[in-house]
Amino acid sequence: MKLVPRLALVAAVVLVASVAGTATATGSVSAVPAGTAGTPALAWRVTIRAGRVVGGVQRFRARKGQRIVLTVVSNLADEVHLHGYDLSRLVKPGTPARIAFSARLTGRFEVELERRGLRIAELEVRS
Ligand SMILES: [Cu+2]
Repeated sequence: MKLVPRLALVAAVVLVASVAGTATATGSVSAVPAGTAGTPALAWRVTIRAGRVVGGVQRFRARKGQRIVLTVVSNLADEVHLHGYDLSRLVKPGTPARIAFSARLTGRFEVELERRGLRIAELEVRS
């Protein structure tokens, strides 16, 4: 008869331990997104003035999987087109184009002002 309460106590301890274990696991899982968010994205900027790229055609490099935020400021309205990834954003004076993406494709890719056919940047992604 004395054995039963002891077993119950052991069961209760195991239960507490497993709940504590779950709590710990949950804590570490929630730490992962925080760590991912803490990884800084590459912030690239291209400025177009009077139909020309300030500083010439910009060359950017990234590693596969990196987060990139490309901002294009222009005093002319146009469409920014990132080839390969095939992402487009409108740009106009006072409203920069912002293209946020993950570098999932490797290779060299042009960034162009689509309507003018003006190459403004080149992106190289390595694995
Ligand atoms: Cu294009």
